[in-house]
Amino acid sequence: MQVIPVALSVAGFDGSAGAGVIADCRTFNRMGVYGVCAVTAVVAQSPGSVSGFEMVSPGIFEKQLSEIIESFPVGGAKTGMLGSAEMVESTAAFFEKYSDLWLVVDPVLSATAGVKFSEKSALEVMRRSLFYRADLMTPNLAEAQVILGIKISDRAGFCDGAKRIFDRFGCRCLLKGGHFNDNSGTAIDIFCDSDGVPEILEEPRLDVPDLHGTGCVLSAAITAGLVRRLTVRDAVLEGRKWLRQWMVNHHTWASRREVHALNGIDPVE
Ligand code: PXL
Repeated sequence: MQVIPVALSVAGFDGSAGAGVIADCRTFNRMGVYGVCAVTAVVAQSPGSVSGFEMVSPGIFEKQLSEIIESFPVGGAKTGMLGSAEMVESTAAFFEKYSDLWLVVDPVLSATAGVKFSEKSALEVMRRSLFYRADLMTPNLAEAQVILGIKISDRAGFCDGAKRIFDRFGCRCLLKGGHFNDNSGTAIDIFCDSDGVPEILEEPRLDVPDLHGTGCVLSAAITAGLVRRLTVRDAVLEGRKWLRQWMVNHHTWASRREVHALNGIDPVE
C-alpha cells in the first residue's frame, strides 16, 4: 500500500470552494499529500461576495483537532481564517502542544471581497502567541501593514517588510506582493529566510478576474512541500510556481442558461 504524507488545514469553510479548507485540501491532494482539516468558521460566500460568517463553537473546534491528530500522522499544517481571539488561543495552544509539526501561518484578516474576518483582539493574540511559533508567515501587503502597524507606500518599504516581520516575530516571512502594484508590470514577493536576508522574487504580473483564495492556495501548496520534506525556501519556490500555474489555468463557469442549452433542456424561468 502507498504511504502518503498528511497535511492539516485550520481555516474557514467557503462553500464556493475558492478559499478556505476546501481550496486547501484540494491543493494538498493535487500535490500528492492527504489533506485533512479543522473548520474555524462557516462563511456564506460566492466569488466576489461575502454575505456573512459564523464562528464554530470552541468545543467542536477542539474536538475536530483531537480526532484528526489522534488518527493521522500529520506532518505539517497551515492556518488561515481564525476569526476570534478565542479561536486563535485554542489554535496556538494546539500548535504549542504539537511543536514538531511544520506550521505555515497565513494571517487572514479579511476576505478578498473586503469583509473583515478578524476581531482586533484576535490580532493581539496572534502577535502574542501564534506568529513566533510559525515556521513561515505569509501576509499580503494589507495584513503586513496592520500586523506591523506601519504604512508601506513604496518599493523600498515593501522590500523591508518581510525582514521587519522576521525581526519582530522571529519567523521566516513570505510577504506577498499581489496587491502591491507599482506599475512595473511585475509582481514581487519578498522572502526572508532564517538567515534574515530578504530575497526578491519577481514574476510578470498576472491579473485574473473573479478570483479569491489565491493566498489559501499558496500557503497550502507551501505546506504540502514542507510535509514532502522540501526546505522552506524550496517549498516557497514550488508553491509560487504552483499558484501561478493554477491562476493561468483558472476556469470560469457557464451560466445556468448555457448549461441548459448544452443539455437540450428548456430553461424554467
Ligand atoms: O482569501 C481569504 C479567505 C480565507 N478563508 C476563507 C475565505 C477567504 C476569502 O474569501 O472565505 C474561508
